[in-house]
Amino acid sequence: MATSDIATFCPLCVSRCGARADVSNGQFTLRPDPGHPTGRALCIKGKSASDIGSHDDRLLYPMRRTAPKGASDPGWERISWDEALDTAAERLLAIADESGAESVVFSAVSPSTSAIVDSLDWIDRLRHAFGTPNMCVYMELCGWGRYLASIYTYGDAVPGKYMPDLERAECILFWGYNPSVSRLAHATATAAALRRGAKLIVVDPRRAGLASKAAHWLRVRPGTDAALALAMTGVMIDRGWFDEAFVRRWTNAPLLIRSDNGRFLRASDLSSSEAGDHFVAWDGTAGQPVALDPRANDASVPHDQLALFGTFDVPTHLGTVPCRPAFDLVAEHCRAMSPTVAEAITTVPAAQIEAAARTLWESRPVAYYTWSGLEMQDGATQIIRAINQLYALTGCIDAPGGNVLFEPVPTNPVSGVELLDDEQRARALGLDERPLGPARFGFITGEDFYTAALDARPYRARALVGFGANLLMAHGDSARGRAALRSLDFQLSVDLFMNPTIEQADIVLPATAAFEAEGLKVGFEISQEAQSLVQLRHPLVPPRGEARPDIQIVFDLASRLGLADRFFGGDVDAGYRHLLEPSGITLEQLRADPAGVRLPLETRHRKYAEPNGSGVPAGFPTPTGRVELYSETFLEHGEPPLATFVEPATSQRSRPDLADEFPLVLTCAKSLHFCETQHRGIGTLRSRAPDPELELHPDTAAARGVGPRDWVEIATPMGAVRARAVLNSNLDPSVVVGQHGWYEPCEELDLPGHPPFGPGSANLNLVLSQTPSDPISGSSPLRAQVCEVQRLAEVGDVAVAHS
Ligand SMILES: Nc1nc2c(c(=O)[nH]1)N[C@H]1C(S)=C(S)[C@@H](COP(=O)(O)OP(=O)(O)OC[C@H]3O[C@@H](n4cnc5c(=O)[nH]c(N)nc54)[C@H](O)[C@@H]3O)O[C@H]1N2
Ligand SMILES: Nc1nc2c(c(=O)[nH]1)N[C@H]1C(S)=C(S)[C@@H](COP(=O)(O)OP(=O)(O)OC[C@H]3O[C@@H](n4cnc5c(=O)[nH]c(N)nc54)[C@H](O)[C@@H]3O)O[C@H]1N2
Ligand code: SF4
Ligand SMILES: [Mo]
Repeated sequence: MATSDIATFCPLCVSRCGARADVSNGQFTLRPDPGHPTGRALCIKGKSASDIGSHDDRLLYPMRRTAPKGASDPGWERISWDEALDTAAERLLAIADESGAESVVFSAVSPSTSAIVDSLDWIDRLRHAFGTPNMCVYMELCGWGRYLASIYTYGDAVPGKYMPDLERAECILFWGYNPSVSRLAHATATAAALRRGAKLIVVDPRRAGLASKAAHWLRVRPGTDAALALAMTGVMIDRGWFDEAFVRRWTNAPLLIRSDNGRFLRASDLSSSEAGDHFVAWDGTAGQPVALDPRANDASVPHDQLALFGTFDVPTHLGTVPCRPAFDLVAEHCRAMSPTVAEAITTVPAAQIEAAARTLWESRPVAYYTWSGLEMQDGATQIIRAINQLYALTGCIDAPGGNVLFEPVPTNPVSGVELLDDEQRARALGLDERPLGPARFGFITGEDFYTAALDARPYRARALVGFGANLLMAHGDSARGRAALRSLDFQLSVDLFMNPTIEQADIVLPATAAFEAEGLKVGFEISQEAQSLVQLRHPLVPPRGEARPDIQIVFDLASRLGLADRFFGGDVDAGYRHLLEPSGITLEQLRADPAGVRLPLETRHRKYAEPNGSGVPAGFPTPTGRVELYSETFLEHGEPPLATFVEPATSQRSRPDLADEFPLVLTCAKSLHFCETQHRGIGTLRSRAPDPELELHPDTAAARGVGPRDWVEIATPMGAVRARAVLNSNLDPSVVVGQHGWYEPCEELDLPGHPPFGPGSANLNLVLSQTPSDPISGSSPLRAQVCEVQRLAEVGDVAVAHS
């Protein structure tokens, strides 16, 4: 039976490319759908989607372990779905009963790298309803900077939710982000913007992807991005290249900071009869302080009278206190990071720093995106703060061609945050050590999970429920991760394939592949047109074996756990209907037309200036009601209130004791052909990238006797792993770039696997550590690590087999 031209989308990565499918003999092919807002192109992974689903290694039946953990063979035994779900529910309920629901940790594969996006909110609902505050989904490695860290500056997720308006931007800034590999729909939209004359600035140690088309490619030393952002900010302030009206009116720049304690001056400091939550600015015309009510979001004097620079002696009811507008402190702080100072830190020439700052100003509106290059840093939060601040100066937030909150399709939230009470929420792992970090938002770090499992600190993590997620390979300290999983009393894993993480499981459940089940996508994010589309992916082929959709497994498990009343009586369709209800779109409509339904939504810009319910401008949802260039919240937690550069803790400059033995800096990047730790077993993909690679400068290679395609050993203070050398003369000679995620063999091509642990491993995260991590977010230093490289004279069987 053949069917052709079915509208669909590929959910295999964050791009969610619109596609057309032709189905024949149980196989299908996808091609781009130019009529779809993300459909201009498909990558090789999308084109191989059928091969991924039909691969021989797919998990087809529920299984249970019969050998003890740590045994070389888990002794998998096929069981029925009923037995698997009943046993899992029984074990989880018993553990929650004995040790509290918080002792059960949930995890999931990243929605940026898989079809789990179809089900993630429902998985979140399950753990909320079950009662655990602990969700381990790489927030500290992948989402923190784009989503949560920016809340401390903007009160909302920039650029995660406030997406770059690439259709209207005149200047596009990609910082530690390479959409040509990682998000095709962004790459094609950027290429279109460049064709109409927009300018591109790329900050990346590699000249990757669109960097070759950029007006400025700033080759930053890994992990020093905050120094670069501060220097650019300083140049913009000094030259007057900033949107003064926006900065004065909508950032906390004019608010006075007390020199005695670094806090905002409050109106109640001036006179005890004034409101304690009102801030104070300096009226430069009248030469006196003026109170600002953060809720009224306006001043009693014209905003352009408020001073941005200077020191003012303010008479308080306890005596005179010298105060400075926050902006004066920002300016001083950034000036100290002059382009020359920044050049010495970042290796980016001072002239390029100035030129890029000029382009940011002269080519407005500016839209930007940051991602992995900045997330896996021990200074991630401050790096993001520095870039958020730089961007605020352009005044482009929520302006056409800037970073915009495209109007979303109205839906009912289903992640069930309200189902978890405050007492349970407060038990999130890591919350005590890092109260501003991911745990505050319900996400825990890999390191906090491992510590709870191994050291019972602050309490013992006893069980894991994982929907995908190759935790051991994806977090640093893979060996510690394995010990942590082995120490658990129970692990339930849902996946399509076996991997080193689910090898530790007690029960394994088979999930359907992307095109074997329905998948609902509300909004395709990258533009208003994309965000207005709701599409239900129709199955193209039947489920293999006894595989079930993740969402069905969530609902089935919820029912077994006695939570059916929270899950619409265990009926997935009822759940979908509830979700869709405010949109006016029905499930029937979506089932009738696989191309989906588009709502006529229009973007509202500059929503911060719109009146809120009380009739005053909405402002930004931060403590000062404004974009926070100065953060009293950080000050209160002992962190710098101004965006600050901190040298990476794992660099030669921080660790001169290691510099001789490990003279190179190791960072990493994604592979075009695979998602994260997946897909090495798929012949069509592996044939294009048969081996793990390490990019290095030709001089660096020559000095070590390394030639192109030679096997090399990458050594860090934690040990060594291997990869093949790829020469790249665009790199700084002291920087090398690796890839994580290598272990799987490809039998079809007779290509070997690499042991995830021990000698001969190619698992980069075996020799990268989760600590020392970012003091605020717990982000791991996976991208600025001292290392040394040497040619492997004698490679083991694994490596030579195909050389
Ligand atoms: N093909 C493919 N697509 C994917 C994925 C995949 O594995 N493969 N994974 C998905 C996921 S989960 C994610 S999170 C996204 C990530 O998408 P991206 O963020 O684009 O991913 P990377 O290539 O890891 O990193 C981006 C760039 O950061 C640079 N970089 C490294 N260190 C630094 C640094 O210190 N500073 C700066 N400024 N840049 C640095 C790298 O050279 C790289 O070019 O991609 C998603 N899409
Ligand atoms: N050194 C280094 N480490 C990194 C990174 C890096 O760039 N460098 N990147 C980090 C980032 S950004 C991320 S997001 C993480 C990614 O880490 P993970 O999200 O764990 O990554 P994957 O390897 O893509 O997927 C893990 C498992 O999910 C399964 N899976 C795929 N699709 C589905 C599905 O639809 N349902 C179910 N149930 N399972 C599915 C796959 O078969 C696979 O076994 O890794 C992080 N680790
Ligand atoms: S970039 Fe490739 S894997 Fe990602 S959604 Fe598009 S076709 Fe699928
Ligand atoms: Mo990610």
